[in-house]
Amino acid sequence: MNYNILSVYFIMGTMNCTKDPLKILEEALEAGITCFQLREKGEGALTGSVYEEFARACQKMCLAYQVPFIINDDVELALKLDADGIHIGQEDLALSTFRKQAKGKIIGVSVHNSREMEQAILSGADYVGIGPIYKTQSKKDAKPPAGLHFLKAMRKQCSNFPIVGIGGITEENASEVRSSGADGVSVISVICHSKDIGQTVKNLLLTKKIN
Ligand code: TZP
Ligand code: MG
Repeated sequence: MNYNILSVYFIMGTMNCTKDPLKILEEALEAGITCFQLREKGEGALTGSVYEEFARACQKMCLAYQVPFIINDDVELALKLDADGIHIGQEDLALSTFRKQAKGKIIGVSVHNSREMEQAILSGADYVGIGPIYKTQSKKDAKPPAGLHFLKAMRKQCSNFPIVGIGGITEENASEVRSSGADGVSVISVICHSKDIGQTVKNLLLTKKIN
């Protein structure tokens, strides 16, 4: 997998949005996000055919901008739509099983400790998500913030493996997340709630690793 796709990784579901979700996605794509994950979960999440139609609309838009379209958790839908990838948590389907079904797809896994990190790599993940780095409002059942310490430790443990940081990341702190070893930053609210999505994405794209 090309590490560059993780650089500014936008995650969104309709429940994260206070205006038209497809408009938000289009503005984010136009401004240059490098990856998109549909994460339709929690209170008010779409289900059934409405969910599927929304997913198809997001996929179509990502395709137009040639940005990878990744689905959170829903392996069945990812296979049905032939999404570019899937992101799964520790509680989701066994990665090694899905790896066989999803040849060529990008598989991301959320990890919270060194053992999960090792296991994800052994089972065939393409990248891991590490977080929450900072306090987040976007995930009700989020674990306490791990800070940059765990990210740094995982970078040390796996010097080349693709890592994306997540949780409470903003235009202000994205550089320190990169400097701590992340190949990219995953964000929900900083884009969804931005008054100027184009500028926010551009600012995130400009954040750099400082050594
Ligand atoms: N996993 C860990 S934190 C988080 C997820 C899905 C939410 C990140 O959202 P935000 O708004 O960028 O803090
Ligand atoms: Mg999950």
